[in-house]
Amino acid sequence: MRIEAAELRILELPLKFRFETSFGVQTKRTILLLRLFGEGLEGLGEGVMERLPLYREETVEGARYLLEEAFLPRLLGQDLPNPEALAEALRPFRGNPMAKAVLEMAFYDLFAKGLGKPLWQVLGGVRTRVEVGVSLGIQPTVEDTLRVVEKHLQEGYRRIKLKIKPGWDYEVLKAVRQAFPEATLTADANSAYRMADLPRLERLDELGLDYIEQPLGYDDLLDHARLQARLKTPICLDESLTSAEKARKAIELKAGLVFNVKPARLGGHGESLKVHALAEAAGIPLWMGGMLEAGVGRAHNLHLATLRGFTKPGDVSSASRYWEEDIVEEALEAEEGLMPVPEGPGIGVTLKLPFVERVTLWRRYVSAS
Ligand code: OSB
Ligand code: MG
Repeated sequence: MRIEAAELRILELPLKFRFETSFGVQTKRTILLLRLFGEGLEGLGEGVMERLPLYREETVEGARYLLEEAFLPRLLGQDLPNPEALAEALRPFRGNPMAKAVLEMAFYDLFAKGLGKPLWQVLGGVRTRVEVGVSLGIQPTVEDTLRVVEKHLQEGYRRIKLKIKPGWDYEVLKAVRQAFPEATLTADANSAYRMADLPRLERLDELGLDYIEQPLGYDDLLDHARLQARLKTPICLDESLTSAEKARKAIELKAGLVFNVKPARLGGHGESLKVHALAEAAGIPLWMGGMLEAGVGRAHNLHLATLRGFTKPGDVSSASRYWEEDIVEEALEAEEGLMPVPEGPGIGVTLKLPFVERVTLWRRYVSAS
């Protein structure tokens, strides 16, 4: 598949809800969108980095710079036999998995379209619907929390994840557990705790949580392993897993007994397949994470979540929860906690161009010289 040209855009999309986590409040997303053109086809990729490095280190402007100045010039005009060849061409550039993932995932879409197959089949998926839960931000009060939890359970979501931070943890989780004794409940700290908070974290053990997500440092494995040895509740790693190498070390250290996979955090689908294989061999259950994606990123996540190892409900909830209007034509909606995977070649969604145009802040077309 020859990459003939590319279009980069930065979009701004207002969220329907205020999303508060231990690292800040989000009310809109700034989205790097990539369209790759080759052999009469178009591949789409969506960045998940934010304007500021509050979740991981990468930023929209940093990724835009790398794609425009380094990655695209290296690849435009090249005939690449497969996505592995593209990953190989980007290997000299260190780190920056989210920036690489925008390109790698857009190329996977283009490559699957070239084969005339849906992406999930190219990746080796085994199902056409994906079990999903919701990730609920920190609410103003415990009463508000109980209300939003009830609403989402009624909508059929199969797991409730609550964002926590020191001072907003045991009490709110305990209230939710008492009100909904049967619910599958998890907590995500986004790195808000230190080892010194061990007594606080130990109290969560009595709540029957399915797992506690990323309690400690955003790049840490060792302290998570030490914490896991002290907790009954499984730890799930998110921020710390940025490559298959990190996953291998996490498995060896027993730094987490569950993994959150976000292809964009790992550098793309290829790296995610490696993590999937390692996790399967080690008996570690996976679930598909989310980064408040618009339709392109959400579709990519759904395709990857069809692999066998994704045995726990993911964070890929209905697009209509997030957006008044999405950037793709297709409605990505869950029913009874199941998300259908978009049909058709590649990721199976098409850009709603007039709307994309309206929310575009910046645009650049690059072609092979
Ligand atoms: O930690 O999983 C996270 C959103 C932005 C950054 C980090 C995270 C999240 C979510 C939201 O939890 C998941 C979603 O609904 O897309
Ligand atoms: Mg998380």
